[in-house]
Amino acid sequence: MLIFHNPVHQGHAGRQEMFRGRLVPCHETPARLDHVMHELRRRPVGMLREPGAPDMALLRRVHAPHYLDFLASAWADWVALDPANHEVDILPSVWPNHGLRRDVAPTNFSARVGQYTFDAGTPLGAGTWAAALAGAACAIDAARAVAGGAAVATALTRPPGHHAGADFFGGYCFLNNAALAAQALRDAGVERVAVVDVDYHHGNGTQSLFYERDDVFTASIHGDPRTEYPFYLGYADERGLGRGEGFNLNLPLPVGTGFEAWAQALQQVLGEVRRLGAQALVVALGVDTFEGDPISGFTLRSERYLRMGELLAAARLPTVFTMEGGYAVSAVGVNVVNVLEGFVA
Ligand code: SP5
Ligand code: ZN
Repeated sequence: MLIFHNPVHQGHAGRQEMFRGRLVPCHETPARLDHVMHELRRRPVGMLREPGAPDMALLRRVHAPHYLDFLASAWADWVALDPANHEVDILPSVWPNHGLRRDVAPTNFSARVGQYTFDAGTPLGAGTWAAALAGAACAIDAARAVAGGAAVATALTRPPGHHAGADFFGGYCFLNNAALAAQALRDAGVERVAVVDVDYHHGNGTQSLFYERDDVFTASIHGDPRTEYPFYLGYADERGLGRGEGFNLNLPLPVGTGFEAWAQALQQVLGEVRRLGAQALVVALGVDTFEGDPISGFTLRSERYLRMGELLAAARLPTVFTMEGGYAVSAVGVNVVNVLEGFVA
């Protein structure tokens, strides 16, 4: 398989995220991807490639152009406020929520940040835009490889993408790599695409991007949002809207869920993918379902990720993987490569 890896991901290195009134070290670190690269050198399951230039026209159809413009200039705007800001990440402190206006355009920098995010856990730094953009290019290139006849390709990147929507970042995500891959497959002539999100957290950004469409089916298996992030989306009654009705599937599972019940949910999702006649698959691959994950509550063991890859391959569809979460840093490499190895085996 072709594996497009992000050569500038290390430039995105959030220092801190807000947790219970304190700034704590960010869980989404460069070491996560370094561990995958290291494991791939030990177990070469594919050929590593660097991405080409990002297709900005495609990016501007999936994300709002004003949001992309904000991301592109956010760091320069931030440092222009105060040169000392070089040492500090951008985090929001105010949001247009609960009775406040969303149709106004304040020029204050903090006010603008709050318009574009939904949490205070997603630091934006000097290298964030470049890293997110190269990651998007990985996803688009992987999708085009698959559209061109490859059976499977992977976008090995960070920051992750599945929490990012048309005009917002959050959940460590800025550009929705899985959605970009899905749209690239559509543009290449694949009539119906399925995005299957196996990250521990609900893929709220991906769901929202395709919620009213019937050409991209979105499904997510995740920790029950009544107790798990992102809390405000990801419930079983969200089935899509308008033309999109019936084209979104959420399978929330309780904290403590192990592989057996998890795999049953995956079989249900893949049954639906088959029933709807999807011709290509995008897997939003988070490995934060791992038993040792520090912020998640499922109990999958490392060897189970091999089986996960086999189950996904049994769908027999051209497949793009995008790398999402997984925070048990030293296990991320083994777990991700297990999925890829299980898939190609
Ligand atoms: C892509 C992805 O997996 N995003 C997940 C974002 C989760 N953000 C909220 C995490 C809150 C947990 N903080 C716990 C800190 C304890 N030291
Ligand atoms: Zn996650």
